[in-house]
Amino acid sequence: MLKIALSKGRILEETLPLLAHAGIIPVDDPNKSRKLILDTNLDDVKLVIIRAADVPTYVEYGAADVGISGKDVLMEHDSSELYEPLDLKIAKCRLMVAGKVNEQLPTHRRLRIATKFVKITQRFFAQQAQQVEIIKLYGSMELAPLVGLADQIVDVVDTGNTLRANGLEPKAHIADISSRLVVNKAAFKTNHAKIQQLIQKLAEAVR
Ligand code: PRT
Ligand code: MG
Repeated sequence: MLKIALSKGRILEETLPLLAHAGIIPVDDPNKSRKLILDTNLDDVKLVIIRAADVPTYVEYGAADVGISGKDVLMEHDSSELYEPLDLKIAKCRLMVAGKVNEQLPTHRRLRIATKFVKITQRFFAQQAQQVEIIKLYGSMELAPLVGLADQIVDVVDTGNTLRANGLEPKAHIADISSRLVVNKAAFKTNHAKIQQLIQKLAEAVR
C-alpha cells in the first residue's frame, strides 16, 4: 500500500494533474467528498487528506509514505527525518516580511512580528542580528499591523493583492516557495520500487 498525504485547496488542485500523469486518479471527487482517506483507481494507492501544516508530521511518523507540502510548511516543521526528492513547482509564492505602507517602527522596544511561521521568523531575524518579539497567530496575519497587534508580519505572498488591499507592502524577502514531494525514510527503503516509480512519473509531469 502507498499512502499519499496532501491538503485540500490549492495544493490538491495543482497536484491532481501531476498524479493523473503518474496514473493515479481518485475515485470520488476530492473537492466534494468528505472522506479523509480517498480510494484511487489503483487498489494499492490511497490519498490521505489533511491540513497543510500536518502533512510533514504524518509522513515523518510513517502514517503516510509520501506527502506533498509547501516549502514554507517544511521549513517551519524543520525535520531531518524526511526526504525531499522533488520540487513539484506548484503553489508557488514567496515568504515575505510585510508591514504598513507608511509604518512608524518603534525605537524603544523590540519589533513585534505576527506570524504562524515562528521558527522561520526566529531564524530570519537572528540572521539579521535583530531581536524581535514573535506573536504566534493561526491565520489572517494581515490584520495584525492594522489593529496594532504587531508592527510587521511574516507570511506567504502570491499576487500581493491581500497585502495591497490592507495597506501593507513587502519589506523583505525570506524565501521563494513551491510545493515539494516528501518521503518517509523507512518507507523509501521498504517500498523503494513503488516510491521511485512515483518520483519518476511526477518528475516527468513537472517537466
Ligand atoms: O488554509 P489552511 O489554514 O488549512 O492551511 P494553509 O493556509 O497552510 O493551506 P493553503 O491550502 O491555503 O496553502 C497551502 C500552501 O500553498 C502553503 O503552504 C503555500 O506553500 C502555498 N501557497 C501558495 C499559498 C499561497 N500561494 C497564498 N497566496 N498559501 C497561502 N497563500 C495566502 C496568502 O498568505 C494570502 O493571505 O493566500 C492569500 C492570498 O495571497 P495573495 O498574495 O495572492 O493575495
Ligand atoms: Mg490558507
